[in-house]
Amino acid sequence: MHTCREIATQLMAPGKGILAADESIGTMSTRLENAGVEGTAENRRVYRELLATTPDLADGVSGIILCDETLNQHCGGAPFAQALHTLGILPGIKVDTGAKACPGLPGETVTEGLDGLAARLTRYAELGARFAKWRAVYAITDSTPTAGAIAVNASALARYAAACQEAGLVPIVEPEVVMTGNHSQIRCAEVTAAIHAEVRTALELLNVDLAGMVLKPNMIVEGADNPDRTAPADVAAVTGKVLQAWPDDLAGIAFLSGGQPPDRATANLAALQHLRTPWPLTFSFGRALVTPALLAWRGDTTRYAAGQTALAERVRANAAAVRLRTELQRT
Ligand code: 5MM
Repeated sequence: MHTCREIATQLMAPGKGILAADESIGTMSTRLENAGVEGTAENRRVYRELLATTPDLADGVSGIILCDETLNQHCGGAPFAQALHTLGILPGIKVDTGAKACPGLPGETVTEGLDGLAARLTRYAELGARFAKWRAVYAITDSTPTAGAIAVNASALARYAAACQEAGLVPIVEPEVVMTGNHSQIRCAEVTAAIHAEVRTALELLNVDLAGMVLKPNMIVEGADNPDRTAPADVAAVTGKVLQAWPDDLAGIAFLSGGQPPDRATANLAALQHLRTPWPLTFSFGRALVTPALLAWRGDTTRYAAGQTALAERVRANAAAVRLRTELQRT
């Protein structure tokens, strides 16, 4: 049995990142349908199989996050988790059940999924999962996120993380400040810092071992409706300031892409590698990795290889960005 620390180290292997392919059934079906593909269980399976079996994917991807449906499906004739192990990729599982309207906090959400979590984690581990993911969602407006939303989501993230480690699964802790809105980069920094402080306190109270955990934060960028595009060097500098409060023993940080165009997410990831940090910084991108693949494939069997080539291209670019750190450390 591998320890959480060992698995976390494998996830954060130099030059590699994580592929987030854990869209829930509703999200995945909508994305398929927008690409002209019927949103059936079999089409969702085929699409995830296309991603996972991309030639040489393990050269740049240490783990793939799946959702419950995919973990119970087959890839190349084998159960998905087994297939990923054979490919040299760690299988992960999204275990939250989504961000739901939070009673008492109009317009804000709390991520649910704690009920029965321990039993589900045991089952996921038996199916071959090695790590898990839970995403809390915060939107920036003039009045949000409130202290209440920050508190309840931090508590849930910590309870999830502690339960994962008891089940032998590495928790990916994802507090996502979404890009929706026209806020400034500085406001994103203030909000993200406040959220992270609360998450750290909650994790500490439940004795979560940071060396067996991966943080999945947003990069510190301006809101999507703000026309001022922050340059990569400034994204890196401010993101680094927000993250510096995390203790040195954290296993690593794997950024989400948050709806940034793929090239921008990669440029920011590359700029981040110039920071001197005690923990490795890599990617755990969803859309910034898979959107080009979905659009190249569009469910057309004759375009299957084109879809895989598009994914391979994004993985190569992001793995190259991450490898910059090793190269810079040598100089
Ligand atoms: C892949 O999308 C994940 C969950 O989707 P649902 O909302 O359908 O549950 C999501 O948690 C994802 O892992 C992260 O947001 C990172 O993805 P992006 O696209 O932001 O890099």
